[in-house]
Amino acid sequence: MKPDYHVVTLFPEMFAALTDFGVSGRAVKQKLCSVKFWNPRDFTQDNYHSVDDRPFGGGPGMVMLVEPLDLALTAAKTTLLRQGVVSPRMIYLSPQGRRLDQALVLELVSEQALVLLAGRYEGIDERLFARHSIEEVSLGDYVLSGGELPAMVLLDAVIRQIPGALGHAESANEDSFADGLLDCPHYTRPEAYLGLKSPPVLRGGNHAEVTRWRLREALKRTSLRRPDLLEQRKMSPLEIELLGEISREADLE
Ligand code: 9D3
Repeated sequence: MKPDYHVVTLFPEMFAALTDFGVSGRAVKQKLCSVKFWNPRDFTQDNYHSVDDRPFGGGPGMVMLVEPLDLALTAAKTTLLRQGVVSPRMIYLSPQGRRLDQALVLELVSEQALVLLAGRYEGIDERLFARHSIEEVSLGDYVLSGGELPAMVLLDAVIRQIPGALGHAESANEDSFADGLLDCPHYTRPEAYLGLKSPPVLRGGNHAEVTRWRLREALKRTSLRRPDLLEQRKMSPLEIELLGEISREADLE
């Protein structure tokens, strides 16, 4: 069955970038998945519809109130339970979380549903974690203004892996090459631009040579820019041969 993604956010309008454009927008439009929003502000009772308050102990910034978040998460869970989804993974996008990588993305694509929580301000009241089993996921070590962009990044990465989300051209492109390497350089018309020529091998019509060139260029780039990716990698005999060529070529320079 198609996966259901529920997002708890104060700014659901931001998610138009995900739901209305490109590969992810098409997947949502084709109903390959659904994306639903729960605004903690809709679960407030007070006259001001407060969703945050000053931190106990003082200090700068504001903390998200536990009750509107608890009610929003519970509403998302209840909706899923009525559809037979028993304990959906719940993910709080947070700088304290596990770093998002493609291995986690592939884990998440196989989930029937996800409940994502995007925070604002300094963070959320810690007692929310006592009420719900919540994983934390980060994009990396830099400071953003909230969890909405990270939630969209995570969903974009997940949704494009749903079978049928990518067109034929796009998905063929994905397996044409070994994973775990940086991409090779790309060229299109014109053949030469302001005296800058495109590699003749790409226009020679020898598909096997093109494949070998692309793998070689990908290995070259990866060893120069991301040697850490090569260290973790089981190399094929062809890859070892090409890396040998690359290092001999580098020695000549
Ligand atoms: C300047 C505020 N910081 C004080 C030490 C803490 C802080 C609170 C809230 C820093 C960032 C945020 C908002 N960030 C996210 O919600 C977030 C995030 C990020 O900032 N970087 C990488 N991944 C993520 S996932 C969610």
